[in-house]
Amino acid sequence: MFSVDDTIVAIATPPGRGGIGVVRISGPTARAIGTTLSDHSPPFEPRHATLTRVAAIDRAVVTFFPAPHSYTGEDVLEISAHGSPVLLRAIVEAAMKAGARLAEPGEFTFRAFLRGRIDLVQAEAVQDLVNAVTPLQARAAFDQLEGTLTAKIREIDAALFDLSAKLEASLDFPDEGYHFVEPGDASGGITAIVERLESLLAEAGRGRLVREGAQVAIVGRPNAGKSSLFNRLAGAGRAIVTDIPGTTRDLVTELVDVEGAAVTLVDTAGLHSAAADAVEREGIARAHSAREVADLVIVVLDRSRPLTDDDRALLASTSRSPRVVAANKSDLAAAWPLESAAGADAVTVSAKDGSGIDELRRAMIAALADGERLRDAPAITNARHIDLLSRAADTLRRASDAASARTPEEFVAADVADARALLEEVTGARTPDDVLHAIFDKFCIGK
Ligand SMILES: Nc1nc2c(ncn2[C@@H]2O[C@H](COP(=O)(O)OP(=O)(O)OP(=O)(O)O)[C@@H](O)[C@H]2O)c(=O)[nH]1
Ligand SMILES: [Mg+2]
Repeated sequence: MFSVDDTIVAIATPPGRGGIGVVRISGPTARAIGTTLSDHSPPFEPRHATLTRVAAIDRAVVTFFPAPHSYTGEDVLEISAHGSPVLLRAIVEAAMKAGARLAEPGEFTFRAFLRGRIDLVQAEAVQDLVNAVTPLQARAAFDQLEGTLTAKIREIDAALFDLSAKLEASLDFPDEGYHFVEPGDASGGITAIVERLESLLAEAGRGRLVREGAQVAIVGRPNAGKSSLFNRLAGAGRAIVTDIPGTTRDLVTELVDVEGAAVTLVDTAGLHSAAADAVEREGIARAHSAREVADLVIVVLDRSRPLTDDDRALLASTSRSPRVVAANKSDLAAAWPLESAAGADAVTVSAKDGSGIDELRRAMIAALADGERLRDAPAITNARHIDLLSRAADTLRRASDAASARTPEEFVAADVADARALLEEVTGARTPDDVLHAIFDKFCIGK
């Protein structure tokens, strides 16, 4: 997908001005290009910061990381200059004049993967770490970068290797029957491996929530306090709040950290059957579509006013999908008992004084994560990994059944080999080019 024998260069820091900006060069001529660019005559000392003039335009700190102990596994030169886009571009151009090629997105990390510095799980974790918007997301990504998931998959693969060696050894014997492992033992061994996969996959739902976040729509009748609640959860006066019913028309969104999950909150127009004008009708139509795409709906009810038919219709229409009912305005006298309309899943809150908001956050996560909380970083978070490991578990369940039914070893061995191939697709030992492409394409330039 990329040529891998040349020397690449890119700005590694984000676009725009900053305290410092870093240009990264990787490849066989990185050191030579560094010498050409700077007026530093002795060779750069490995892993030492050297202050020198660069590209005749700035004084910069140059650090040389010789292969293989660098980010990419190749010779890498990092130039930390003043964080000016003009300056950094000039340094990149000077490097290109000296023979470097402009790097594609993700090409540094791709080289690290190709040179065996990191596996594919770790490469994806690099990207997750860069994209993290909550500390929990960052922690989960960092764990994967440290190799915790890789190690678990390796252990499972090693156990499978052991089994498949025993099964395949028998294939050389012409007569039927299990030679090196009893069918019962083979079946039991495979089942034990399935259980290890299952315990990893048990975290899949929470893991996906941590990595991908969730869309949460706040719905309810006009004046229920949706925008007030939205502002409470967002921690800012983002949406307009007034005592006039029908204040909110457009969708208002905000990314917030809810117990570690990156939640996109969507505030919507008040829903009622007798919309007054075209603007309000359009607002309500948008509220309905926001509700449809949301992973979770917060139904806001005004506890201080009698329930209306609109409230009851909304409660009925949301009862089958993930939802949390928020009985708002608990600071005022209650006009109806909690059980009467909302049932057991209602949380009593006051957007005005903030009471019940922590409970609401917990209820949101419980609804999104099958009743679990998000205290620890889940080991597995990436949908690609989850899919491959589930398929491996399915394949192995079939292999275990086949072994206990004394199906000839070659069939069991074939399933075990398939399962190993799926595990190797996770770690990148055997991953199709188009999948690699799709993964590294999403990286930013300079990473
Ligand atoms: N006492 C009290 N008043 C509240 C509370 N939450 C909201 N309000 C008031 O209720 C009124 C409506 O609040 P909004 O947040 O604009 O309600 P909304 O559901 O967004 O209304 P629309 O956008 O018109 O659909 C405002 O006057 C708020 O100050 C609460 O918990 N207690
Ligand atoms: Mg509103």
